[in-house]
Amino acid sequence: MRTQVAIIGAGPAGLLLSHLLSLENVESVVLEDKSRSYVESRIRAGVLEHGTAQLLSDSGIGERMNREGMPHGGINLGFSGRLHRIDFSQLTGKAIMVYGQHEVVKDLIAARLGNGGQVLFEVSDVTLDRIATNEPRVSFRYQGQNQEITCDWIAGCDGFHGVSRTAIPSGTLTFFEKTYPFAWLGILAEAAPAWEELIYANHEDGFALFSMRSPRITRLYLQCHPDEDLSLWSDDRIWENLEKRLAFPGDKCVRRGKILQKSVTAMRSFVAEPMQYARLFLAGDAAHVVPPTGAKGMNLAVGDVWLLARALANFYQKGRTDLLESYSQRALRRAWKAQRFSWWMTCLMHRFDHDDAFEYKRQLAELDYLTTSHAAATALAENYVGLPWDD
Ligand code: RFL
Ligand code: PHB
Repeated sequence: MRTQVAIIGAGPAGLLLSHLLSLENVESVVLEDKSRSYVESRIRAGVLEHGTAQLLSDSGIGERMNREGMPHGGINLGFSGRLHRIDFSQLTGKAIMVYGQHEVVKDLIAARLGNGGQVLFEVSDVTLDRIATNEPRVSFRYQGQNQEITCDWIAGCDGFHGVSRTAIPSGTLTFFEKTYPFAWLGILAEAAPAWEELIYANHEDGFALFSMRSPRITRLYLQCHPDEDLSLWSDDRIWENLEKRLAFPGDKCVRRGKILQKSVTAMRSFVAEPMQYARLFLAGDAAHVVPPTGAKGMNLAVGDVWLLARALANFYQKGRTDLLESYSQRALRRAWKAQRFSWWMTCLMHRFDHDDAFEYKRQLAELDYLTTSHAAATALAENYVGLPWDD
């Protein structure tokens, strides 16, 4: 098989890249090791930045998002027993869109397959070869047969645990990493959201987040230990903790319902530099991971592939190589700003050490400042709704 761009991974990065390339008449093949139904039901992110929602609309796949997604004009910060709203619309003129990542993935798969795009699910043994030549090759097994794709470029969109980053010779990349002494216990519950917008709560017992997926489904998270044993968390224990951490007198923010899914998510900050080696580009979680507190992961993936699609389109249409050469530097510039914001929100909202009363008081003072200073609230708002992709 031959194509112009071989894309590894059918997450938001790989699928959107394939979609954007097809709009520019650039051919691609997407290789995914999981099944279509698995990737379409994998519950992950829920918040789309203003620019992400705009790009999905502008590129023709925003129809269902605009019908079923929930535009939010702000978020709430809960601390010291009170809720404080940060009004994004007033502070930035922009809003976010609450729409599940798996719904974006469904829309992208339908669009690619509907337009004759090639997305191969359940491939195995994906191996990248000859990356440093002008004709790289990807070999894999598909439907019981060994197959091979030769191409001009490879896009490694296969997430943090994928094979693309590790195909780059050791010593070529520099890694920057931070781990945190906590994780998130997340649940999806069959319950109408009890509050209209997201709530990030800093509580003595630890962080809690109230979010949602639809008018019938609530998404909630609790700070927990990184090696938390889920079997010790009965449904009642989860609800009691959520009700305690999200208790604001006069405001009922938790409505119980059947728990549909429970999981523990590790928290990590990670960047690989540069995001290119010869004919291989890395995009999304394959190159960088942020802790989920700032809701930046999927949005960063989208920003990367927007840059990469534009660079590849310019290469094929005008013979330009400058945008390909500057891809890594531009993508990293934005990625580091998202790293900073995600790290800052994580440090602001979580309990690091329950014995450190000074640190807790410092967090409360910062939250007090954020919710009373126009300048500080604007800084949060402009980062949350999303910084420009290429400035
Ligand atoms: P993905 O989504 O991990 O997709 C990579 C794809 O590659 C496939 N793959 C392979 N395919 C072929 N061969 C191999 N050897 C392969 N190895 C892997 C995988 O099966 C998969 O389909 O990476 P991508 O596309 O870069 O997208 C990144 C986002 O998924 C991620 O950053 C976000 O989910 C992070 N995130 C959030 N981001 C936001 O923007 N807003 C949020 O509100 C938000 N909340 C979250 C989150 C992530 C969470 N978890 C579970 C990590 C909340 C949580 C709880
Ligand atoms: C979610 O809805 O899953 C979600 C929302 C905001 C975050 C992280 C996750 O910061």
